[in-house]
Amino acid sequence: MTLDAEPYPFELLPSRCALLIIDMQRDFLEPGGFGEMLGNDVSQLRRTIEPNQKLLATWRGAGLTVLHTREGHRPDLADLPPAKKIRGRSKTCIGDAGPMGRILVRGEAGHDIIPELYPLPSEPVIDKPGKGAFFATDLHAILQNLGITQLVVTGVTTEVCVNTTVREANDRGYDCLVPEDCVGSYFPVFQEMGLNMIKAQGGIFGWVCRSEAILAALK
Ligand code: C5J
Repeated sequence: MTLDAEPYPFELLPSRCALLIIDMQRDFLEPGGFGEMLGNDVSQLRRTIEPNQKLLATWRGAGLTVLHTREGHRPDLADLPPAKKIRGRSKTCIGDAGPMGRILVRGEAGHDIIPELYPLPSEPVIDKPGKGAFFATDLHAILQNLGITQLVVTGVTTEVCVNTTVREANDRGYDCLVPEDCVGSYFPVFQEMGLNMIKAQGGIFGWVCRSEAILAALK
């Protein structure tokens, strides 16, 4: 299957390709969550929900592999690097009480995935302590066991966890395709640049497309 993408068409191998949805968590996306508490405009991320729902439904309908990630830490914070805890000099930081439970702590309401994209019991959820989904997780082993060589990467935020994960995946030999309407940043300029960085120089980290191109190929 050949898909319209930049910088050149992407050859989709459905049985070897997984949909990897990054950090669509309540604290990043929901009004009243931690992201909004920090002054961010969550509508910049929420516009990705509908296209992600469509893509997820089609992907599931085709019987293909889906994985989800969540950024967060153990309740005892033993896996939280001190540098990450104090970064930003915010009054409220990771592990503190936030609007939807302790911030970025596993098991808290705000740490969970939004209901619109909630994982099925059969879909692996990768809990990651860092920005990249490969660091300190079993993602690579799971993908290798499934015979996956390509990733469609969606989620938030484009310039942070999506970009870090695409770079990590690229270095491990995966071909990454990023549908631009399914990834979001609180900052429009970072959205544009985050995508440019992936597709520049002949696709130095991967390909960028619209989700419609993937939907059309799968239908
Ligand atoms: C993610 C962040 N998921 N921006 N985290 O991108 O801190």
